[in-house]
Amino acid sequence: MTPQFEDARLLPILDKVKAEERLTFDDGVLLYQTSDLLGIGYLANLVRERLHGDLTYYNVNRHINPTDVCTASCRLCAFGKKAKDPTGYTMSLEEVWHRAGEGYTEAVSEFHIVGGLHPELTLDWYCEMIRGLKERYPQVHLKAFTMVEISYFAKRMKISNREVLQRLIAAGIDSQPGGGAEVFSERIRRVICDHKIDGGEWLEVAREAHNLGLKSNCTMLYGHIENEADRVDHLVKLRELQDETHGFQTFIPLAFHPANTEMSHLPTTTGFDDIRNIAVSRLMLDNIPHIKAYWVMMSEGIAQIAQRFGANDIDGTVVEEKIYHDAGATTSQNLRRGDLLRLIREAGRQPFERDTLYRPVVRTETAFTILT
Ligand code: V47
Repeated sequence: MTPQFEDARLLPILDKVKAEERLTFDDGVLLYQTSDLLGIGYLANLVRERLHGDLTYYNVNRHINPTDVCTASCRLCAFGKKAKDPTGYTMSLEEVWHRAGEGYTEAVSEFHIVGGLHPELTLDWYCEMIRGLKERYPQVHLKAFTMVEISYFAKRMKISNREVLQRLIAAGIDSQPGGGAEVFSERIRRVICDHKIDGGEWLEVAREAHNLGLKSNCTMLYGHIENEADRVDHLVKLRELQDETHGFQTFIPLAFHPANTEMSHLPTTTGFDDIRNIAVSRLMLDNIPHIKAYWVMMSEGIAQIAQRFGANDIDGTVVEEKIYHDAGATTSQNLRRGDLLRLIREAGRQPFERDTLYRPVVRTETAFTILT
């Protein structure tokens, strides 16, 4: 059946999608410019169902943010605090290990660990934190530290990114989250995150991590001052690195939340743009297996609709979320497994509990097994 596109410019893209042909930079810009949301949703859903059928993946995870003290002061961020700010916090190692256990009653299979760029905590401290978590929760996958944190540890310790990664792998990290990528355009980074590593270095650390056998995710922060070409440039750069390393598992488009940031004058993103970003990323990132609609960021309702516009993952239970809630998110801080199942089933998709590496998780009342 050939769909009726409102925008006839989508017809040549339909031919490419059917032929599994790579979309060009200009195709990407067109996908961002058209208002035919149902048209791009139809195209993205073709790819999504070709790759994953009816499955929507979720996991039972817990976020841990050991500190919000950060030397970077990015304009986009409401989470980071300056070292002298009395409202900032830094957990002790015991606190991190204890907090991790608070979500353990739901038998979490992943800890997602990121924090501010703390001026005093050492790499040894982080390695001890990781070793302590592994000892206490050996079944839990540790998805820890963004490329930005890795580069910061390397500079502080005056060692290479590779050595930092090797030490953290030896301590027990299993993979890395996708944060800190923002938008690679230097023109934009100068405004939104001028103290952060540049896009080239983010990609270089990811390359190094993948070469050492670590899988990672990747993200794009949209809805601030970037234009369509900046978005497509970002996606194409991720796609190029993925051709080389195959190390990215999942792409997560992240909507900018302006509240309590230095860019609080900007409007929040619309549901239309959130759904569009899901669809366009599914179409452009032909070599990244999974597209995640992160419910904390886009709301449960939009994340559910996204499952029919290109997304095949909805993230997890999360338990305690700070980065988006500091920036004004009004979504819940946590969902239970049953809530995720309901959201997915209502969207006409089949829930599939995964571990961080997308292997199936089988549960009994109190424990889980990962099928390898
Ligand atoms: O790196 C920070 C972004 C990221 C704001 O890998 C903001 O599975 C919007 O990376 N408004 C952290 N965004 C979140 C993240 C993530 C989330 C869920 C799953 C995964 C994964 C990764 O959030 C930051 C930054 O890009 N961010 N401040 C803000 N005001």
